Amino acid sequence: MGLEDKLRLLEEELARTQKNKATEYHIGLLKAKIAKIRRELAAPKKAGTSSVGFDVKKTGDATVVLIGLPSVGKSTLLNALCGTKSKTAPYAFTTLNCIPGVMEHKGAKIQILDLPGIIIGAHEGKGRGREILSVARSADLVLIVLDVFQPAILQKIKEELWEAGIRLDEEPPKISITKRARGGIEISSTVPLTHLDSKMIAAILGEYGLHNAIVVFHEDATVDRLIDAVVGNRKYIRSLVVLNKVDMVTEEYLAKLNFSYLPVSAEKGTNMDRLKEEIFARLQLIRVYTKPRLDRPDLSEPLMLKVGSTIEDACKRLHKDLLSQFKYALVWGKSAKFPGQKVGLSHVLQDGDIFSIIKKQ
Ligand SMILES: Nc1nc2c(ncn2[C@@H]2O[C@H](COP(=O)(O)OP(=O)(O)OP(=O)(O)O)[C@@H](O)[C@H]2O)c(=O)[nH]1
Ligand SMILES: [Mg+2]
Repeated sequence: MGLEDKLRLLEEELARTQKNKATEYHIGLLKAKIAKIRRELAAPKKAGTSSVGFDVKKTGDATVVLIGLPSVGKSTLLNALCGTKSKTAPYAFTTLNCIPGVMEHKGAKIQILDLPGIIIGAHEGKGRGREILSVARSADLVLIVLDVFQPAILQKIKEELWEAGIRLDEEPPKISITKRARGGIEISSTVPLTHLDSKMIAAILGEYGLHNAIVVFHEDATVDRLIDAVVGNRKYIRSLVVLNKVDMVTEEYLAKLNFSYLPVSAEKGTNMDRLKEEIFARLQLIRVYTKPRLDRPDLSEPLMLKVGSTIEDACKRLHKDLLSQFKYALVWGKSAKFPGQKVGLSHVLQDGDIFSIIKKQ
């Protein structure tokens, strides 16, 4: 039996199994087995085989992908945000490739990637599903674009993203797993565990060949979160749901929808400024400034970094040779204990900071 067939059987079994106290353990194991096969299926087939993915180069300060069914208005939206000319048409599958645009906002250059429409089953490779989802995995923000007449598809799209290992608006699991040579599984936690017991934890780890490890929980993890921590190749990405073509419906229609979304009309340009603002806010960019030695900092040209970025991240963005020449940095602003604090590469910068890089002589 091939992996795909095994996966199907396990998924069917999971769907069949009633959720209750008595089946909890069985369900946990099924989920672990499913996640393991999915990981194997997602792994690149063979080294050296030519890539069939979209050839997109990341540029700018952050990358946003547009994900949605065919014809929901992704390309129209890209054009409205970036002033690009991605082809739009009233029929499905107009866009067959990955089309990049750049949206400028508050000094940030944000790359927006327009993709072909995804269809249900994308994570299994339907349409160009795998390639689309792999572009999404590398994004900083997933913009889910819905057609005003098909709002219910949101759940399906989220499922597709989930199956592809994308975790929207979640933090990575606070679970540390350290392998060791012997001694079995040792479990400790800093919070009460209400979803997992030691038998379940050992069974899930065992599914991944981990029989000797120290596991520390800093959160009340579910089976899914533990599996995510073990599998390890998950992407934790923020998202924003956009409901497009609202020019075609009434206020009353919109009021009946009970999920959170930003209503827009890409064609009429409605709410485009708000959308730009929401994208910018969700990317959590900070602005930092460089100050050449003795000079005044150049406040007109901020460097945009993701929140949590370090001096090392800043160096990489400034110049490719800077890291090898790095001696130390001086920092002024919120992250500095005092003005001009001397710091190393791992120092975390904050919005508005000014820094100088001192090179080796
Ligand atoms: N009424 C209305 N029509 C829109 C709006 N945005 C897009 N459309 C129309 O919807 C159709 C599809 O738009 P596209 O931008 O090509 O959709 P897409 O999501 O890129 O489609 P694929 O590339 O096939 O996946 C076109 O006929 C657009 O003119 C909108 O805000 N309001
Ligand atoms: Mg398109």
